[in-house]
Amino acid sequence: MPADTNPGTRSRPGFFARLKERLLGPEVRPDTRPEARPDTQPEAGRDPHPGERASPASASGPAPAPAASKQARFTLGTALDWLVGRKFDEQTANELETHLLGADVSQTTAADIIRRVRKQAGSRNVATIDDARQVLREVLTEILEPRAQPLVIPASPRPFVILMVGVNGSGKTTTIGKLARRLKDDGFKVMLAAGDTFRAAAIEQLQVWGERNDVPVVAQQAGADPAAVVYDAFEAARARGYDVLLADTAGRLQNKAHLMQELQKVVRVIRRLDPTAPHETMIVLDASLGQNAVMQAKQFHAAIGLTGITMTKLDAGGKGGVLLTLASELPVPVRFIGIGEQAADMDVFDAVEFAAALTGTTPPAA
Ligand SMILES: Nc1nc2c(ncn2[C@@H]2O[C@H](COP(=O)(O)OP(=O)(O)OP(=O)(O)O)[C@@H](O)[C@H]2O)c(=O)[nH]1
Ligand SMILES: [Mg+2]
Repeated sequence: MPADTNPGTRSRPGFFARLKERLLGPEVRPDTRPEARPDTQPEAGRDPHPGERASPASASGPAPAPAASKQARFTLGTALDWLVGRKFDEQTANELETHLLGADVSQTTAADIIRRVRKQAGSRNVATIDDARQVLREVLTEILEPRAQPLVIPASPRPFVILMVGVNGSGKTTTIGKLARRLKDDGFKVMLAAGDTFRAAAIEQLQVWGERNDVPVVAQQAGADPAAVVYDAFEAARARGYDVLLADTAGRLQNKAHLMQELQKVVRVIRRLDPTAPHETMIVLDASLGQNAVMQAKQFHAAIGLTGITMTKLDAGGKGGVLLTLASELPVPVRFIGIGEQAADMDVFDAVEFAAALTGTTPPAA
């Protein structure tokens, strides 16, 4: 058993390059020629089924024209040419705001970003598009960095309980599967609890991930009390010396009081076995829901107290700005981000890399 191993600190080589591709299209650098500006291009190159694509690199057939694919995906980076050789005035601020709102940044957070950019741009010479991108990258990093706190599994207690919550279809079960793989690769003994007893398919889905990763799944029949399933799984994990228990739960709407109470009951019941559990209450958010995802996080936080966020589907329409809003408006660490359905399609949230991906820049050398 690894002592104090931190599965969260190492992002794998190439992950953020793939994220950048998903967010920006195959060409990282935006073409700033007037004829290639996004607002002058037709809606070509948009992938109608982004979630179904294994990888843009593996797509067969001719690659889409770079300008077209950038147009479909590049949002924040296109906001940058206004800065070059211009004073940061009301008009440029308005242009930037439009781009930020279009990338799922809230009004409040956009205002904060503009204030910071204005300060930076005023105090240095923004002569080229590269300078402009650096300014924005630095501002975004500043906002994201306080939330980039990786998930640490300390040497005790055991089992370390991670309760996965969120609305229907956000990616909870898939994230459990990915996380189980990651933790197992790091040498932890991992067990899963099928706490989504709402539908039989959910139990089977978790069992498939269990088989795939060769980790045990504690389950009861559909319709069983989720608190009882998690309680049993905890006892089994403790008795058999497991390090981490990953508990799935049914998707629920944040504004349905009785469903939130069901979750509170799960927490109360595990605390009979370990008053400090769950040790991580992680919400899984679908980035493609934009501002809605922020509202979900705020309401789940109010109801059960979140300790971590995993943002999925940044490959499938999620524009990434939602993480900026979360970072500035909710004091909950962002642990992982997801860019696909496979185990390798999730990695640690890294503020520097993420801000670079959003702005189409290269992070500064460490
Ligand atoms: N493209 C993409 N698809 C994802 C990602 N994460 C999950 N999915 C897919 O989203 C769908 C829903 O994922 P689940 O893990 O079943 O979501 P859930 O939150 O457990 O859903 P419920 O149990 O119904 O509440 C599945 O088809 C997943 O494969 C991601 O990062 N990118
Ligand atoms: Mg599920």
